[in-house]
Amino acid sequence: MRMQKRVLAIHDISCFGKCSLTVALPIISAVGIEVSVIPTAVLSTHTGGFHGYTYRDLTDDIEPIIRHWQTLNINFEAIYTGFLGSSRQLEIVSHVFDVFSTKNNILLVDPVMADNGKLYPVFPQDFPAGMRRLCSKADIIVPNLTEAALLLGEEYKEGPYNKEYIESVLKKLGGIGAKKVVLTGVYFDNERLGAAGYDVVTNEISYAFSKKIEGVYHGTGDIFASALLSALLSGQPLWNAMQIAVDFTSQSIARTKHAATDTRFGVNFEEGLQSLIKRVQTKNS
Ligand code: PXL
Repeated sequence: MRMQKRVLAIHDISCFGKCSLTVALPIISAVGIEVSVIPTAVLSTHTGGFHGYTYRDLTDDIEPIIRHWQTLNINFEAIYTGFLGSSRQLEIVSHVFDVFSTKNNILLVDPVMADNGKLYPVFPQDFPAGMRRLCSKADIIVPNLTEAALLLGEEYKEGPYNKEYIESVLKKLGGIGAKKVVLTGVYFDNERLGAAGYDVVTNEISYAFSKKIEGVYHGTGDIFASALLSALLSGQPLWNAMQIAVDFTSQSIARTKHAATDTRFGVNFEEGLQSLIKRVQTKNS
């Protein structure tokens, strides 16, 4: 009997603007994996470029949810965290890891907190230090280059980058404690953009690129991490999973660019789900 896999996704719900739980749920479910959720907050929209959004913090609900689940004898093949709203929430999620981590499950932390050289204004200056502590418990971390600089307490550098810089960042991130590091927003020229991966255990580094499309599109980090986890849990090796996630994200951006919708409204990933399903199921895709 083949058991269906189950993921616990811990992110906010941004009611409009396609990111966090509203992309993690459909993407991971599409590949046949069950998704349980802990919503960390409910917002009318995400915080990227919108003004006047509502924000209901749900931190106080997390521990009662966990206590109830502990009576149900449930387990997860992966725990996947994204946008976490406060330092207290980071501590509570760290406790969720203690309760539900096993020898075999994957703890994936996407340290959502910054982009384009800047910490998101909703976060206090000490937030990156707390996020670094959560990353130290993870199996896989998926920062972009701004988040990487904040995790390392270093200055953000603008691209294009070179291999020497990217590989030194990967190695330093590996020192935080995760077994695998996937760095996003990597580019060496203006033609191609993608991700760099580092397997700390085998010391291997690999790259996955796709065509670089100009513009800042919201929610693409969440789409990338959700597709990466979907591919990994479907049995793809890290390097294949990275290429699948890079292609899925870049095709979603390309569709959206073509449609010329407001970039804050999120990208059209939905029309790529069928092809994602096929690729995660194909050996050596
Ligand atoms: O996509 C990351 C994200 C998730 N959730 C909220 C956000 C952001 C990025 O700005 O504001 C609420």
